[in-house]
Amino acid sequence: MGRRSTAELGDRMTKNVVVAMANLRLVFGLLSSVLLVVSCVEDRHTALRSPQTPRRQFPEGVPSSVAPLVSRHQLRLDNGLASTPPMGWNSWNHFACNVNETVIFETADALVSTGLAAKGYKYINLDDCWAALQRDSQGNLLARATTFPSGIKALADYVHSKGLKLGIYSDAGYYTCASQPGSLGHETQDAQTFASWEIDYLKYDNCFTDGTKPEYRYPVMRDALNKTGRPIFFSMCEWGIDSPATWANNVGNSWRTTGDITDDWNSMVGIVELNNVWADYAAPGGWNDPDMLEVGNGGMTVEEYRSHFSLWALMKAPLLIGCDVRNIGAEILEILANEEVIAVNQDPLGVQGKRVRMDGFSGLEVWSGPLSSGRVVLLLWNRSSESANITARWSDMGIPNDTLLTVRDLWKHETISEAEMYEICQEVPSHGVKMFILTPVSQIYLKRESYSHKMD
Ligand SMILES: *[C@@H]1O[C@H](CO)[C@@H](O)[C@H](O)[C@H]1NC(C)=O
Ligand SMILES: *[C@@H]1O[C@H](CO)[C@@H](O)[C@H](O)[C@H]1NC(C)=O
Ligand SMILES: *[C@@H]1O[C@H](CO)[C@@H](O)[C@H](O)[C@H]1NC(C)=O
Ligand SMILES: *[C@@H]1O[C@H](CO)[C@@H](O)[C@H](O)[C@H]1NC(C)=O
Ligand SMILES: *[C@H]1O[C@H](CO)[C@@H](O)[C@H](O)[C@H]1NC(C)=O
Repeated sequence: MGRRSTAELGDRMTKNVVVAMANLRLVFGLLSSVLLVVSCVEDRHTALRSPQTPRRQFPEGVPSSVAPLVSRHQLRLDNGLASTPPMGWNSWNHFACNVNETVIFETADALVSTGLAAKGYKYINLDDCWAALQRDSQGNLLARATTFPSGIKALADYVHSKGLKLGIYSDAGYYTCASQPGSLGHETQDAQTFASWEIDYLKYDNCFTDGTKPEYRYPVMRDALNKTGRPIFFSMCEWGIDSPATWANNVGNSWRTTGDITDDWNSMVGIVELNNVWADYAAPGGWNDPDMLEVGNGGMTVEEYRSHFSLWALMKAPLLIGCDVRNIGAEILEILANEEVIAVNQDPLGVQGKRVRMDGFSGLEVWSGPLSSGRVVLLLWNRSSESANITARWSDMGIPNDTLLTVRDLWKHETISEAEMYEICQEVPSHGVKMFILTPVSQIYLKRESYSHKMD
């Protein structure tokens, strides 16, 4: 982290303290009316209701269970991109091979008109099926004449005129998965073609390879992209084979940790499990990628999509919308446009949250991770088939008992309590989540965090 961002962090923390103090006065006024909502057990109300109890300060150091890894900023791919996970849209999950330039032009318009672009969704990414099935006589990739008659440069110009960025797709093999020419052996030429079209992002797939390991094939494209001189986000899609989290942090800006997602609950849950394993390897510059969002494609309930989106945000996954934004419904738009959840994903600390507790086979889980300015994100997830009360203890998150915290509900957009306590218990609907930011109200703790950043 550079000098400038440390200074910004300082400003932000000063502001946070002021805001927290203002909240304190406001919330104590509301305390008696909101606490019934917070608690699951009657006799806890007395403890929660006592703002006069002396406040305890955070102890020395950041709690170990939420402390970022010291080496997280070392050996990152040095292309200046991905300080936070990428946000945008990709054609595959909704359109697969039925994509054409009309869809791309209209999606660019829709990202702007829905307000999603302003919330940070900047990349418009073409997936497979944009290229002609043959290279030209000089071996250059060409846009598919029937579906992309204006050519890719025209798309880039249009997308850029809207303040957005254009992504494209190729493959570290002889063909892409849908059989257009792959870039294996053509890396330099294809990277130059992409740069000449002013492409901003490359998703690089893993079909029809020569059988060599991804460890050898992906760096070749990394170097080819670098040589163009154009910063191009490098999205590695080798499906998590060969555990890319362990070696790809100086190869790609993101790496898939799993096979393709499908638009159903079981696929989404399975992918969360696989992606969670690699949580400690994500950091600014290089992110675990559990695949693109299915939110809005119709195969899950609104509650399930809210869980899907919350988990992707907490896991610092790329937020790449996969539905038809031109025809998006109000409930789906509300999920994708939730600024408070997006802010968790885009938090400058860049630490992937993970599961911190699960109760046997109940399906009731507590997920958490540290955020900037000493804050902590908390997700209660009910994978069960019935509504249930889920309790998260401060100790699950490495926070000392009786720490004074504000608890902000990111889906209700309410600060639901500020009190000294040791746990929070909330009713969570089947397959649903509750998502919170916990902010310690302690200037001393915040100062200490700023010190630890300077050391980083
Ligand atoms: C959750 O706890 C509250 C308060 O103790 C109780 O009224 C409610 O029925 C519980 N919900 C479930 C699903 O157990
Ligand atoms: C290329 O790599 C060098 C060395 O890592 C780096 O300083 C430079 O910013 C990179 N350029 C691009 C366009 O990625
Ligand atoms: C472009 O693709 C969309 C989605 O598959 C389709 O509805 C539309 O008819 C296509 N337009 C043209 C001009 O081919
Ligand atoms: C925190 O409080 C809970 C509830 O009283 C208790 O079970 C737990 O042992 C306490 N943890 C610590 C570290 O004091
Ligand atoms: C939690 O989910 C599991 C799996 O769906 C289910 O078997 C169990 O009954 C649920 N537990 C509760 C407390 O709802």
